[in-house]
Amino acid sequence: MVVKAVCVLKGAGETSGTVYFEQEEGSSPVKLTGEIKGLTPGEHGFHVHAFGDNTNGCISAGPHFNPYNKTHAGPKDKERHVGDLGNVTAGGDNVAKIEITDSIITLTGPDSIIGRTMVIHEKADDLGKGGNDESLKTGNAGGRLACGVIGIAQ
Ligand SMILES: [Cu+2]
Ligand SMILES: [Zn+2]
Repeated sequence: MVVKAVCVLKGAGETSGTVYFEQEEGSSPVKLTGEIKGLTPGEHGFHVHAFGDNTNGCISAGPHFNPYNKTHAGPKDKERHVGDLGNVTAGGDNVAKIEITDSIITLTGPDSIIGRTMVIHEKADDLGKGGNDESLKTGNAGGRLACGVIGIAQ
């Protein structure tokens, strides 16, 4: 069986997007596809944040999803927040195509990301290598351009 989820990202500005998630039931990786538009060309931090709460906009989603109390890092690092998916890159057309495969996030079990929030940021995520305290928390990715709660897809 394949577990599917979807996230529609919206914000105060012109950034918006849709991300689809798929995972073969069991312990296999999650595949993310989709696109985010209305971005400045270049890298933008892209994370799962802890709460599925958008009461006061994207800020209500809280910090990066981090159930094991790790420091912030990149998606390929062993020690990372569960929610650390690194960066997506927008081209000259202001669109970032999402093609990510990740083995740390999951759509099932107690650490499922369903019901939490995806956030796309203003700036690049330095993946914990920025040499300051904030780098080890947020990757200095700046403001939250758009976000959406991850839901169960049909
Ligand atoms: Cu984030
Ligand atoms: Zn993080």
